Amino acid sequence: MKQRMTRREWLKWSALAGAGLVAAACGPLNGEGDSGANTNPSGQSGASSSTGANDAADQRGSENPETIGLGNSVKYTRNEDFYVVDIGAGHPAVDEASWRLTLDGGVEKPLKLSLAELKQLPSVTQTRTFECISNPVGGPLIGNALWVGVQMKQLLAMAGMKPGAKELVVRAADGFHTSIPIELAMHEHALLAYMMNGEPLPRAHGFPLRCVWPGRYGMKQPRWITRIEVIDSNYRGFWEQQGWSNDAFIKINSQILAPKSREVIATPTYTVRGLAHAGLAGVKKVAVSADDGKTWNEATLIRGPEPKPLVWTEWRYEWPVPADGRYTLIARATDNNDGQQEGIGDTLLGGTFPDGTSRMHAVTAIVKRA
Ligand SMILES: Nc1nc2c(c(=O)[nH]1)N[C@H]1C(S)=C(S)[C@@H](COP(=O)(O)O)O[C@H]1N2
Ligand SMILES: [Mo]
Repeated sequence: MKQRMTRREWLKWSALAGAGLVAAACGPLNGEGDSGANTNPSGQSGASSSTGANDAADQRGSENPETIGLGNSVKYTRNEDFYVVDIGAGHPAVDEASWRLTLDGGVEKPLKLSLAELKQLPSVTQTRTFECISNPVGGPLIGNALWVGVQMKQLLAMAGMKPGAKELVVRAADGFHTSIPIELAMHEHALLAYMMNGEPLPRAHGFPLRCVWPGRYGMKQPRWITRIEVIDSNYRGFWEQQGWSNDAFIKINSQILAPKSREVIATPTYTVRGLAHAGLAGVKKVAVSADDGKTWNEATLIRGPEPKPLVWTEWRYEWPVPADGRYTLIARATDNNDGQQEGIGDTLLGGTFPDGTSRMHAVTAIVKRA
């Protein structure tokens, strides 16, 4: 989604994030004398993603050849283009030979597993869209990949959960930590993944093992995980302690990929296209307005064969281009529970604290035929 902002907008946004101003927009996060680097779940990535601000645009639209057999409908983000967000503690270089995953706490039989042992367990392959809770409307902190891993419920069955289990606390090699409810851990789509788009999990994305839980924003999906502890109480993780949502459910959101803001259009019709994502609920429909929200036109959804709810949905709308002038195009997604986006979002400052945004993305198109 790196093309969602022009390079200048994106650099501006990164600069604001770096200066702590994005965090300032998040109110309670603006703690005493904090540099800002650790005050927002997208604090560090703003800077690191900006290096790819231009070229990711074209690549995101192309199929990753490594991701076999999934047809033309689900577009994958290449690993090297996949957004990266971290707490600023660096990306641990984990030594595969000595690394172990510990599963302990409220279990009968604590486990300590090597990567080879994990790979010997039955595996699950799933397409899953990731999004940062700090992703501003139309922002680049979203990506879709094919993941291979083991189901969390299988490891919990192997370890034998004791009665009274409430949450899992997950800890990572960079010091990051968070928690999820046991019911989520038992979900059939709750995975510990070791492959991403046909490759071993890249270092930036959590080698050797990361969490892939359904329906939650990225702040609930630790990378470089080392220990999972079953607890009978409630635990607040790194971002949660700073006031970010403890549920972090992905909110319904959509974005316009084409046209780009202020694109000049000279054709009789134009294919407006974009993406929509609604976590567990799944996208039901997307509508596009070209007249400031007065009238709405249903877009065509392009679906893949994978479980739709957890994967972003591409959409298209053939716009009969009106007379010369400036037009505001707005996209509005509706989920399968009839939740709908409302209000226009601020692309630069997002307003994502404390639980993400579902505001609508608006883009200015300039129609000029002569
Ligand atoms: N260990 C660890 N895991 C982490 C984080 C982190 O800083 N450290 N950041 C989280 C956040 S805020 C997001 S949005 C996702 C991003 O995952 P990605 O970089 O693979 O896209 O990782 C999550 N997992
Ligand atoms: Mo995030």
